[in-house]
Amino acid sequence: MQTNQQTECKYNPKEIEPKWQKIWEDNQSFEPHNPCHNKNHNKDSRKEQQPKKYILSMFPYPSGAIHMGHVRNYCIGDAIARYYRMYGYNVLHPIGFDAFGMPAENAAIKHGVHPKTWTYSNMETMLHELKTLGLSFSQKRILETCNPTYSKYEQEFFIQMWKKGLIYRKKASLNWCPKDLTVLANEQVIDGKCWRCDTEVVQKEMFQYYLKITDYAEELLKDLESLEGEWPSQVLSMQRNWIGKSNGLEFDFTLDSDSQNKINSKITSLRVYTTRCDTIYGVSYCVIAPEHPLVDILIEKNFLDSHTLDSIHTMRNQSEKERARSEKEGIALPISVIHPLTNQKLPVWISNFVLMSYGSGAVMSVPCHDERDFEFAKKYNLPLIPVIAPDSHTHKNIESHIMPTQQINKAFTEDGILINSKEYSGLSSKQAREKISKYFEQKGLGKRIINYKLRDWGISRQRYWGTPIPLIHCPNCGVLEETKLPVILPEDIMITGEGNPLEKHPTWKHTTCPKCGIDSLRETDTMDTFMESSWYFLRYTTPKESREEIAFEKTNLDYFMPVDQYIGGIEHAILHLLYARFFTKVLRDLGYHSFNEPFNALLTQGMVLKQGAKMAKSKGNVVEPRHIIESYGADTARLFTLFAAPPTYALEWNDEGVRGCYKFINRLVDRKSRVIKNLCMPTINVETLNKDSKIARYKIYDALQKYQNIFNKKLDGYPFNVVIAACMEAHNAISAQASNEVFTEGYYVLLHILEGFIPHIASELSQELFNMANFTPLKVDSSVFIQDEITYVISINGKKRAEITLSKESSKETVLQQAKEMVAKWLTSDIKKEIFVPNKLINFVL
Ligand code: ANZ
Ligand code: ZN
Repeated sequence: MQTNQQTECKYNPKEIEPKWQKIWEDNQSFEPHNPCHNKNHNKDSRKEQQPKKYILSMFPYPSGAIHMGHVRNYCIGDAIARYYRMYGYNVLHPIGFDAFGMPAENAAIKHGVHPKTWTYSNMETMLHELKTLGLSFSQKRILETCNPTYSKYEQEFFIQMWKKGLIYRKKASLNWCPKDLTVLANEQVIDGKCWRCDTEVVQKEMFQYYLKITDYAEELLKDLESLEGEWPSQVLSMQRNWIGKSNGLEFDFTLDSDSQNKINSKITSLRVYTTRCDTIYGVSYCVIAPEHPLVDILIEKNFLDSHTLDSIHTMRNQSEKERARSEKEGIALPISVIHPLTNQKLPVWISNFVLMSYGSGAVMSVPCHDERDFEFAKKYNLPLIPVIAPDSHTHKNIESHIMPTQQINKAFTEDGILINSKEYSGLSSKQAREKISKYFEQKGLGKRIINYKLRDWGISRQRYWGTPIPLIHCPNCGVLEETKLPVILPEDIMITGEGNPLEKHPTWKHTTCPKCGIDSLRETDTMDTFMESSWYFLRYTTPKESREEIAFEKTNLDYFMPVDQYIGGIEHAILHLLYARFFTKVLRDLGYHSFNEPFNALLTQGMVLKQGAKMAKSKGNVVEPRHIIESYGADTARLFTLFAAPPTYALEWNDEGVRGCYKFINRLVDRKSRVIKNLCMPTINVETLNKDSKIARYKIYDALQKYQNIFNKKLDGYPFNVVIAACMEAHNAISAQASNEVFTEGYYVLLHILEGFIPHIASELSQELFNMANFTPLKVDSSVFIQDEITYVISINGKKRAEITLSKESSKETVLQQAKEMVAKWLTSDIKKEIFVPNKLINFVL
């Protein structure tokens, strides 16, 4: 501690904080009651009726130490959980660890420590650090996802999904290091090379397991509506865009006869997918993906020169992400197609912006109305045909929008009125889409289809530290499910970074077929760790003692779910939340429960910054929570993280601010001697109070009301900073007035509010002064808000000069008279005009 804190220091957090942490642990203060559904079994009927709240902060990855982002996440959750507990709810507020994953294996490669040892020791350290923060977590529901009792049920779910056809095997290309003989995750590929040995990475086709999340695309999209207002709109739209539903038309462009002859009619037409069939008369060429089968045929028939082949090869090696970013490259092909409505011959190109994995891997290009097509057409000098005019123009002057093509300098991408489109000219885009799709469908030329951007979820990983995939490969019977769960990882393993550790293990993969009994091989892939985080919140509802035998205690699951408030970082806005929503729906359909969505409300906390940059090891600007707790105590750390910014905003670390919070707590402790002991809420005779005491009471109940409004949904986004500021003001106000009763009442209310933010010292003071360690709900005394005085702002020529406070009963004349006296020295000439706004302000115009 710094020396100047000696004088400020009125209490010793090092003594008080562990003391309360122990009391809470001994009393099991934060264990929710299990719901009792048996109505006849009435011993506990009060608790049975108790409403529940499930408050959940995202669980951490056991990286080794708690950082400020965690502290913020858990302090927000804890403040919410403590409020609900105090206000009579049965609160589930659990914690656990997302314990499988690559860093444990990297540590093994680098330092030779076993992933399990590394993970468990990190969890121990982190649990201890969380404990020093005084967080009100249930101790009976802690979980770590690497525990075999957890794997057992994940494997059970896997098998059920496999049997239902919700998991399938498919070949896909993966990053492969030919030297280490290992699959690499995208983040292990640095500039196209292996992170470990710098060898050029190649793509290798391997069997992978996929979860059919696309089966749920429509429901995942539709149910976002039920979260409107309770989830950040930004997250909802990120989810919508990721699912990416679009309505369009699929139809064929026939290859002209010359082209068909060239390739022996191996392919006779090109199928395209468009969301804008209203622009069909504006098509001037078609573009296909470099992976399109037509390209392979042209290669096979030797129609492409070596330079072209090189370009195609380069395009094919670009990942989808790279393609989206990079320049649009084109290759003209020696074939043409026929426009189905105009019968014109159109050229066909290859480009990297067309993806084989979407629609049909081919597009009709409309450069005047699509930005990518426009860029491409300009680059390769392809024709521009405008077919949509802005809506605002009437039918009559539409013709004037047909410009010489060289004058077109921008694509018009919105809907409008059709021009240059034969019988469809004059229709709105929407009408035209309807009519044109109908025409195509009636003629049997095409059909309307719905497309989603969402892809199935590839869940297999060629790593050791993950949940084993519970399948067996039998040379006779094919792929079969394991019959004895859990399938446990072997512990005697060598992790070197070369090869797949499970594959290399001498015995583990050898087993016999559960059906025919011959020698068979275990699947050596493990599951993506997003699998574990997709159902941990369901598992929390079941206490530890029941977890060996069942996945979920049904009464607990039904009672506590859905989560009432989920709190976490925006980095999980897409994948984790989508996978968790998907898993919830799958488990519902497997009969485990009957709700549709896991998280009723979501709060995405802002980042913790220092000097404007994200606080991160790589930036070297990290403040260790441990150091703050050692210097000032957990209560100060907690108060600062909640006071410095509203939860959803960025929080700028500020040492001065931390000291300010520490001083506030010390002032609070310092003034406790004025409290009339054991009085709690004294009856106050308002008649006898002077103005300062009345103001103090106003401020106290203003703070309480703000606090309660956060939970009555009258204040959005849990702005605890506003409540804390109000508490600081109220504390000054009760200290500055004369009545000890008002001081006592105010002090009691303050401790009540502050319990959620600084629980250790609030409990300590409450015990010492009021002989109680638990707080009960308080009511706002709204009579304090009825004002009998009014404050006027007095301005001269619009500039504020003074304020005056007068009785509510004062007449306009009295107010004006007294106001003039007050600002006399500024009234240097005659008053030309007096502006009087009742109950608010006075302005003298000179
Ligand atoms: C002609 C057109 C004209 C298009 C126009 C757009 C605007 P969303 O809405 O995202 O589903 N497209 C189709 N398949 C593609 C693929 N495999 N790779 C890249 N782009 C592809 O996008 C559908 C639109 O994206 C389709 O509608 C098609 O371009 C393009 F003024 O067709 B459009
Ligand atoms: Zn067999």
